[in-house]
Amino acid sequence: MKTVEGNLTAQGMKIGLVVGRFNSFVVDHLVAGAVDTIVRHGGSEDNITKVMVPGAFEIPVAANKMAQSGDYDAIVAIGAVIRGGTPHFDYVAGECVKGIGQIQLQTGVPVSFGVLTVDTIEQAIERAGTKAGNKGEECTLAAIEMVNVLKQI
Ligand code: INI
Repeated sequence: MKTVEGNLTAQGMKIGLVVGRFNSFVVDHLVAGAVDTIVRHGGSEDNITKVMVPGAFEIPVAANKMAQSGDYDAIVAIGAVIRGGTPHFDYVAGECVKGIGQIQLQTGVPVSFGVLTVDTIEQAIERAGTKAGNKGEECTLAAIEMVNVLKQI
């Protein structure tokens, strides 16, 4: 049996971060986690491009343009959608994840999903560098691994 697996080396990798600014007090920590992860895995801050958009709903259109440009090995989508008292959450989160899924299938460029979709601010904080880890770090590792595994298959 042959097993193909991507390593976690980001050396020379060009990574685009697409960041929804909404709930920035949480999102800023996810971005910091993403950048830290790239650098700790051998990548360079000089090879990171961070594109800011208003909210998670706008992430796919920017991610799509970046993926189509051919300038990036991977895109990391970062944002935080926090449920309120209306169905708005479902529309924003649903469009965001659907768009991201389509982009990576259509372009072949891995786009990882670092958009928190949570019920409460507490849950968001827990996943932004406190007791439940940091979603920015986790999804950046996934992006790095995907770049390296796709090269081999
Ligand atoms: N955008 C988010 O990224 N997170 C949210 O929690 C959020 N809520 O709850 O409203 C949100 N809304 C804005 C949305 O992403 C668009 O920017 C806006 O609808 C304009 O198109």
